[in-house]
Amino acid sequence: MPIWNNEMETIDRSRLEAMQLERLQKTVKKVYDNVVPYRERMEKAGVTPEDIKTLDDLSKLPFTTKDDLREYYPFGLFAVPLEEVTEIHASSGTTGKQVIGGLTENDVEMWAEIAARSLSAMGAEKGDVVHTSYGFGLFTGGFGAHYGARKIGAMAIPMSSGNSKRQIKLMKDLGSTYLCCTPSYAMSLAEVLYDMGYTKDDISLKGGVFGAEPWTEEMRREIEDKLGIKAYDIYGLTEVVGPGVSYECTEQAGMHINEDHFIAEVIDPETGETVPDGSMGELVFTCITKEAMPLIRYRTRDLCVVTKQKCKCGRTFARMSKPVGRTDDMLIIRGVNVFPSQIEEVLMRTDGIAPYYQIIVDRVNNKDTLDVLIEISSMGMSDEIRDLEQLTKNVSKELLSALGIKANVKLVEPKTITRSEGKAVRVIDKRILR
Ligand code: DLL
Repeated sequence: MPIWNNEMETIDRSRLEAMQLERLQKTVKKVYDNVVPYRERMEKAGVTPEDIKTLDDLSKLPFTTKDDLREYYPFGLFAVPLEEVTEIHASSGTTGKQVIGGLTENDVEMWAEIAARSLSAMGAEKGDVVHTSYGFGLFTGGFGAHYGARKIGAMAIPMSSGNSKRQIKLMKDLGSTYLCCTPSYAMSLAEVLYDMGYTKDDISLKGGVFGAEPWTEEMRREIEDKLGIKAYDIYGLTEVVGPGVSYECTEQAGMHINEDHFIAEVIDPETGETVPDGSMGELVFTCITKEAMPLIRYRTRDLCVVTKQKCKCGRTFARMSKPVGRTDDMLIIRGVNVFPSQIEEVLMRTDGIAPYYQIIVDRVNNKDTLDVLIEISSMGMSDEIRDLEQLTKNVSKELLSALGIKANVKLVEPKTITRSEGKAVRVIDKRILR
């Protein structure tokens, strides 16, 4: 399988680290000279750009957080004059407040490059038809996939999300070979494909470029099976650049981080200390080539494991595991930490239920409640009531053993849970809404 940028993607790690240090030093100097909040914080921490002599010295620099982005909204952390900025993106995040990402023309070019590396690593090339059903607009998904598809010379179809029947029709008519969208929308599209009376044999898809939300291995298998494709994971975030910060290769063994552009650290979210290679922690990125808004030690809140062990594909970039969730997605129910992905894992391996669910957390009489609404599949519908009771019991038992707390399982009829067209909203926490 050809590697898009062989020189970079298979770079010797000592050469990579020398390059990272040089780029880091330049970036730190740039933000110190041009971005007031960075300079003030560095002064407060007693660090100057000259103190960054090795990559380990990165840990001397203060972290940047999402709250900082909100405090200096919209342009307070930009390091170039605004006339150099040629593209703006934004994400509303879970709390609804806008977070801005700005790009210069060189930043857009870098984004196209890392998106091209991603698509190539997933086997896409010139001649492929790349159907992008991520939203186009302030969300980075659509444009990121589009820039990457164009760069590799594929035929780029900027569909955007929604109108699923039309998506399927065009997918058939145009012979789409790669589908880019959220994994939850891929599931919805698969459902519409079959509802329209087609099967995976009626479409030409080979691969999927899925990200923007957490998804499990179980969900991957389900999508691969339904659409007859290889489903790959892609990761990114607006503040850093968008999809392509890291990407899976055909080994499907973690996402390669584009380390010539971003330095990744994994920290203990409580203490801020670096955790050993291969341990779970919060991912922190430092942008070392970005011009418009080069974030320093940006705390993503995403929890994952990073390893520097070489991949079988030959790429030397470190790999991150699928994020299990975000520190701010973690639910604390009756004192127990619960990630929605743990619930998904159980549901996806249970027969007779469809892969659509909703988690509702509430507080009744001062006690947290956890309801898990699960759709039964049309097959499950034909079962006797007794079988459905048994199914409820089984799922409850599995959830108890996975989570350590009791969940109230409620089976609901097929097609009653809202289908996702972008990032799925799986959790309704009524405790917060009050
Ligand atoms: O979701 C960028 C993106 C678009 C990535 C398309 C991949 C594909 P934001 O809207 O700013 O940007 O959300 C970023 O989404 O911090 C993670 O919590 C989550 N996320 C992104 N990719 C993945 C993934 C885009 N592959 C936030 N697995 C990040 C799990 C992901 N979570």
